[in-house]
Amino acid sequence: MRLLFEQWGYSILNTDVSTWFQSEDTSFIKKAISLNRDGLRFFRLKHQFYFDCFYLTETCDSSLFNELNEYLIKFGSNIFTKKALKRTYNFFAGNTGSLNVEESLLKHRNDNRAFGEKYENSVLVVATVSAGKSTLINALTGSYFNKVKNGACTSRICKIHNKPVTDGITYRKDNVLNYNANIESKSSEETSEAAMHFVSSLGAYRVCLIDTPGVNNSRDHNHLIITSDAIKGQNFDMVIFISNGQYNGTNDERQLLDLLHNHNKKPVLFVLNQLDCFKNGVDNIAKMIAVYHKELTSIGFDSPKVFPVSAWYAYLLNAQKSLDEEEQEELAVMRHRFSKAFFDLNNYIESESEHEYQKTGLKALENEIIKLLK
Ligand SMILES: Nc1nc2c(ncn2[C@@H]2O[C@H](COP(=O)(O)OP(=O)(O)OP(=O)(O)O)[C@@H](O)[C@H]2O)c(=O)[nH]1
Ligand SMILES: [Mg+2]
Repeated sequence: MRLLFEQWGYSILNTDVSTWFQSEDTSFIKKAISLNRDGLRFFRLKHQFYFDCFYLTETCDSSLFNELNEYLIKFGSNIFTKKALKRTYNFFAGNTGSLNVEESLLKHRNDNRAFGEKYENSVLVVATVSAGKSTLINALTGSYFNKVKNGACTSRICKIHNKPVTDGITYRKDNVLNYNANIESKSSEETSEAAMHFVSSLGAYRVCLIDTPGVNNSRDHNHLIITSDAIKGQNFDMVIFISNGQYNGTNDERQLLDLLHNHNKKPVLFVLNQLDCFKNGVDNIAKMIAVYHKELTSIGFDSPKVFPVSAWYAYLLNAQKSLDEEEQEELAVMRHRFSKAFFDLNNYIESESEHEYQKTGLKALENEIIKLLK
């Protein structure tokens, strides 16, 4: 309940409320009650107060409604009239009547419930080591949750769920759910499952991105087992297969493609990543896409869709608000590089870009993911 309260507080106030209430400290309650003496009609807020209590309880476990009701009767007997409580109880427990609260509160609940009732599409992201799986996932979530900077590599499966609104991060640690208002303070190394609002065009959809360890880690053979088990398990709705454009076509990659072709029945989107490292006048992106397409067809993939992208540039653009100084400089360099027609990655598969984000190639990939959603 505390976790829910903190999340709810953040989504309404955009403030970390975790420090507001210390369990033994009742001075906040006294302060709130004394507001009445200052002419502030705190008790006018009884409807909102009851709404919060029932809404948070409902999110946790609606079988607790009766207990909550009895508790609130006792708690409010000297302060509130019983009418407002009864009305709120009937609304939540019996689905009858209406409430005397702001439209925004009802909308918060309706949006949350509608989102929760949607089917969650899972997207498995696989590749050989260092192709850019974690960076691509950061680009699609708009957060630096998968720390890729320090050379640390992903060593286990990590599921990242989209939430309907920006309200920090919820993550699992030792099977206990935790919450933190600041997403960037947490890292995928601490957890195998987390939820945050995606700052990209996937933000409106109920999607889960599944990060996997690179399969050809020479130091840890276990990574191949983890990722191939995930592929064989088929507990997802589509696959993003990433190839590092600079080194594409290695034996390790070929093995992974064969594994995917033999054991997967779900749609696959093929990404050629790190194309920002290519050299204008030396490398030929169009030719590379054509060669890769041919190779995929020869393995047996039927009409494979290949997306040329720069996950790193896409991340820098999506996470602009939270970049450190070094990343901001990097963004300026990227912007300059992508001002040349050669780097308009969208132009290799669709048409000339209208916005800078389209140039990263991620927009086309996001559109295709959205098209495949159930
Ligand atoms: N220039 C450039 N670098 C990238 C891009 N995507 C990823 N990288 C870099 O490539 C390195 C590996 O990226 P990760 O995202 O950690 O790759 P990964 O596939 O998750 O790696 P493992 O988890 O170790 O298998 C990092 O240094 C990234 O910054 C890109 O689009 N452009
Ligand atoms: Mg990784």
